[in-house]
Amino acid sequence: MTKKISIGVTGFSRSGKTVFIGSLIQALLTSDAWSERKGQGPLARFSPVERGQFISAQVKSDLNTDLPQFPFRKVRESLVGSSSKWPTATEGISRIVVEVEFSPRKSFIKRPRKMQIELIDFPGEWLIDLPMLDLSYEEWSRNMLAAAECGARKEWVLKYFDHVDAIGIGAAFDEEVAEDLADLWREYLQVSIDSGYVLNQPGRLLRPDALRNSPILRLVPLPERLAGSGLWVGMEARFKDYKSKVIKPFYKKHFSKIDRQIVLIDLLRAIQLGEPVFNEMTESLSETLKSFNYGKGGGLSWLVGGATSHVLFAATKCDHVTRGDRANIEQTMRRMLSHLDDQNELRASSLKHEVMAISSIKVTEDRKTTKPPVREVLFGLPKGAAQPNQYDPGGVPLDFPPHWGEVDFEFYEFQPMHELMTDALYEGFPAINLGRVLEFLIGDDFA
Ligand SMILES: Nc1nc2c(ncn2[C@@H]2O[C@H](COP(=O)(O)OP(=O)(O)OP(=O)(O)O)[C@@H](O)[C@H]2O)c(=O)[nH]1
Ligand SMILES: [Mg+2]
Repeated sequence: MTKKISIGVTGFSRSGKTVFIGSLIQALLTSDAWSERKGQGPLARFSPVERGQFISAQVKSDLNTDLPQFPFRKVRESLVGSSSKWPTATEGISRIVVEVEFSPRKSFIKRPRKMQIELIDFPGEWLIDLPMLDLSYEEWSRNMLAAAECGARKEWVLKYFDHVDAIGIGAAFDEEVAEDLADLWREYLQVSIDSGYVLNQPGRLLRPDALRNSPILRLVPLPERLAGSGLWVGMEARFKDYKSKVIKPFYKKHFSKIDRQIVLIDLLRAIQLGEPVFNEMTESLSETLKSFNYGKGGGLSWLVGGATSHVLFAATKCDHVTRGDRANIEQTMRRMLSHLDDQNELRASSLKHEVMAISSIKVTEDRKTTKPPVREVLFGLPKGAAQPNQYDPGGVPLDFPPHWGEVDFEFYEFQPMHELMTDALYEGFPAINLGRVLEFLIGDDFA
């Protein structure tokens, strides 16, 4: 019987899920290009490939599913096409199955075996909705409005607050009122997400997919002053509906049967965006990880128990950092995880967990300056630049949380350079630690 392994790829919006899935599939499809060059290529350190056990991989068009197929060709084409570009942001959920053929490790078993690897992609905006499951409408409203009063958000939310201030306590629930409020709240969330903040609920307001224009998305937080009004009562009912009809089905259908999990964390961009964005990301991550045990009680049981046996926390886009500094990202990640998992629930469990710094697609080259003092730099094409050039991104802060006054790291938003992408059709995309990721997640399954 063909073994099936479902790998959950989780992360907030723009954390790198789609790029990761696309690069991983392409690496599996092209692994034979590296069979004579052990220890190299995107799947270096993935033992089935290194040991010569890996025979081939094939994308399966799976008819037995109600989910759209992950747009693998489109993702690959945008990267290798004549004007290489990152793939567009994900609008809805999709799934892809790759069937891998391999020879078992035990030499007396001669016949090749098959394994199916399932990957699911979804918009990161939906992930941030999970912590809502544990909240009442009153608590959620309080949290959302308090967050909106902080830092830069204060400016962006003004129009919404002005609108709400004009509503009297006798206000009845009305779809038109709800729609106007939801439009203003969405505008505010949009500015917030564009500025790198992640706590943007309800997430479906930003990525509605099939729910576009659906009344269930006319959901906004209200001040306690309006508690007891018809508007409040109506919103409270909508909040319950949103949890039971939108969040829970998504969660149950796509998170509860995951065998292996990779949580992608955009640590470097968050460092670049500064303290408020960074703090919001880590706090939201902590809340989201807690919510994974929803309904099971005690500990991070969803993450650690049930089917999910291996969890990997990966800092993505580490091609934004010079080679010598990459090990430091893992150290910062470890410290971050200790902070997120301060109750030790994750580490005290028998779960296999690991931390890595990865780059699903390495779009920079590691170079050294020619004139002394010789130092490592990156050669790449930052967003908005006409030509690639050499850049020194500075160093990643080692402490968690970083000493913000001393941070001198620059995130250049490097773009794919066509000349580095062309061989990807035959050899997979250049990557950092992709093979190590796969080894951790599924290496044992090739016994
Ligand atoms: N340099 C570099 N940039 C990356 C890498 N992976 C992702 N990025 C950048 O991060 C952006 C977001 O990556 P996606 O894979 O689309 O992120 P996502 O998690 O699917 O985002 P949503 O679909 O919005 O949830 C890309 O457009 C790139 O700019 C990587 O390995 N290296
Ligand atoms: Mg995506």
